[in-house]
Amino acid sequence: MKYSKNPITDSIYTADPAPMVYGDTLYLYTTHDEDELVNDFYTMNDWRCFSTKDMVNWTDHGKIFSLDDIEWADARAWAPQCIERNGKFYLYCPVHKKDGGMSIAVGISDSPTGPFKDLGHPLVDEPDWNDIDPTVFIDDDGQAYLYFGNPELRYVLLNEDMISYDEKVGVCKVPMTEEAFNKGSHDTGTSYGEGPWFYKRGDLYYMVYAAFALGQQNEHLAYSTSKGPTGPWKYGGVLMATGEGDIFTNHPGICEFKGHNYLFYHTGELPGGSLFHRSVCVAEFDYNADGSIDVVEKCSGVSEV
Ligand code: FUB
Repeated sequence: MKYSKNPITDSIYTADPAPMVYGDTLYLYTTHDEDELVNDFYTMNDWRCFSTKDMVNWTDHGKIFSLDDIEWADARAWAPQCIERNGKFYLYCPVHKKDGGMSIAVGISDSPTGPFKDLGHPLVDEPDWNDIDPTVFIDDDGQAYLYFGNPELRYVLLNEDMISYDEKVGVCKVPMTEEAFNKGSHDTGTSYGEGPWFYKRGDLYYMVYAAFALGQQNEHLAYSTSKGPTGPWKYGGVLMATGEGDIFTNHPGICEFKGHNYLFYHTGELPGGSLFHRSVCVAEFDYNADGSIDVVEKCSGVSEV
């Protein structure tokens, strides 16, 4: 049996993994940490796509969307997620606006590997810096949800067109309680930090996220569950612990592919790795019978499927 090797690619630094299964292929969208830093901060200008049919052999589709394609944005091509609806692909991407602040852009394409074309204006644009790390999911009844946010978790109800949302309902703020996200050291007093990943398995909704434990600087991954798509959320536990030598961020992306469950995450483990030079990795995991998930260990790779 063949075995893949983490990280997924060693040709560039990648972060913020977002898997999407479409047909017999797993598409993996990532951000791209540039080698050369500007102002010693995250220097990220484009989004990348990789695909596989067997978890071992990966195709690099290169740059599929970039800041150059978004006339109104000038920096911070941060954590994206892609979804298909009615034959079109929608890539939700946080960006920094030329006139200040973070907001969520949408790239639209007829193909999962792009090229993506910008909607032309921000989809979500609030007067604060909370609009990052979008995660999108279409429920069984057809309602699409876009969750996002740091330090607060918020959501909008996307319209069928996927490029606008129900303005009457507006941007909804999830109650940031300890019951929902555990006690933690982030700004809300909970562990919820950023990087939400929203999905449903059976009748249970999952919110996986990057989290800050009390007294811990680096992010770990945690999860909460709910019986409904908009909560109330119940803290579930740690999904991936921080370890010795870990970097400041981690970022979850979860999918089921060919009967196997995968957690994508990022580390600083490539040569030259740092908090601004990250690399996307993958681990396989299983759910317990009650839907709970045990701590997933960082690993060296996964088996061929
Ligand atoms: O990669 C830039 C930011 O760092 C992401 O938006 C966060 O989730 C964290 O990974």
